[in-house]
Amino acid sequence: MILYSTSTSPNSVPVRIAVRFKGLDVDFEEPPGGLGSTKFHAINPVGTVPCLVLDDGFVMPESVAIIDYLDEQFPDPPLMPVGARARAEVRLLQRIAELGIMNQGLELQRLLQAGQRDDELVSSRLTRLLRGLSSADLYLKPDMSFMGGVLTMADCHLAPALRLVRHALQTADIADLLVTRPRLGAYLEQAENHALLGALLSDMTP
Ligand SMILES: N[C@@H](CCC(=O)N[C@@H](CS)C(=O)NCC(=O)O)C(=O)O
Repeated sequence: MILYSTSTSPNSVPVRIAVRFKGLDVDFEEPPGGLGSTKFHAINPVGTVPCLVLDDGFVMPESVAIIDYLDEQFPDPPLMPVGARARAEVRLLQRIAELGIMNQGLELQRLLQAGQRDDELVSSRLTRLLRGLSSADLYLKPDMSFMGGVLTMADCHLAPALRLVRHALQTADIADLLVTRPRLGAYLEQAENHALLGALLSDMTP
């Protein structure tokens, strides 16, 4: 299998974590010609990374779909706990990390880099990001994450999402939003010191 991804792309890191955690034989490749190139679009018409190409040639974009596939196809070690309630809680935290933190953080970063500082777009993105962080703070259960010794799908998205908030947004002049959320700050610090997560997170720094 080939995983088209870039080490600095926050959306790619969750899949890289899943692949390394499971010890899978997957080649990590940069999109040929770059992300927006016609060469890459010929391979992946959706045009985004991450994108997994299966051995039979099937092209699979979207990080959540890819991680779900890998976890079902290669169940050992698992990224999901046993039991409907525990699985729902992990999925919930994963979606909060993806939609409420990662996506909002990336949009905010784009706006700030484009020089839009004070307008309504920035403040509405920031409000949504703060809501995402508060939700993660509410639903994070250390015993359902690598902190309790079981790395889950939630970790795959939450660790890079928080890394984006702490490092990428700070360089874009947003104050450290994790300072007032010590549980999330402690989670990120432990993730950065975790052998597998730390190595992949450190690549994200542009
Ligand atoms: N929901 C997608 C988002 C993927 C995404 O937007 N990736 C960015 C890089 S972080 C990208 O490929 N951007 C290029 C584009 O949108 O054309 C996922 O989780 O895989």
